[in-house]
Amino acid sequence: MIERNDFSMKKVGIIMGSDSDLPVVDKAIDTLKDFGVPYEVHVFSAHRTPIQAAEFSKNARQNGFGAIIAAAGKAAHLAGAIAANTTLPVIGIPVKSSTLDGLDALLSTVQMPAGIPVATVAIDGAANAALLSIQVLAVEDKELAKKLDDSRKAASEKVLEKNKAVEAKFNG
Ligand code: RP5
Repeated sequence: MIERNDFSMKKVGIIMGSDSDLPVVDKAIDTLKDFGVPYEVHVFSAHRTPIQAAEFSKNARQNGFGAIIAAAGKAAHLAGAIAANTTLPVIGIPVKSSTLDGLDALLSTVQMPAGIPVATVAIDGAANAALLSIQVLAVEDKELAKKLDDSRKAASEKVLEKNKAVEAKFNG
C-alpha cells in the first residue's frame, strides 16, 4: 500500500458521447470532487469523433489516468471502443437518452465479447461509476480507501436513523 506522500494520484477520465449526456455525468463529477480525486472531462463519440476517442484511450495510461468512465446513450459503443484501445479499467454508464429508456444503451455497453471487458453500471448510474473508479484507485492508496470506508459508514448511519424513525412510527 502506497502512502499519499509517496505518490501523485492517478486521474479518472470521464468521457461522454455527447454533451447531452452531461446531466447524467454531472453526478460522477460531483462524486469525484467529493473524494478529492483528480479528473478530466471530454466529449468524444465512438461514432462522431472516433479518431479522438481512440487517441485519448491509447494515450490515457501515459497521460496519468488510472481508470476511465465512458457514458453514452442509444447504440452506446463508446465504452467498448475506449476499452479496445487501453488496458486501463473502463467503466461504462449506459445513458437513458432514447425512446427505448436506456435498454439499448445498457445492452450495447454490457454485452462485450471476451477479451475486452467493460465494467457496466446501472442505466444512468453515474455515482456508482465514480465510486467504482475511486475503488480502483484506492487499491494502491490507503488514504482514499479510508475515505471510502468513512463514506460507507456515514451512509449506513443515515439508513439506521431512518430505520429508527420508521420503527418508532409503526412498531410503537
Ligand atoms: C450518443 O447518442 C450520446 O452518448 C447520447 O447519449 C446520444 C444522443 O446524442 P445527441 O444526439 O444528443 O448528441 O452518442
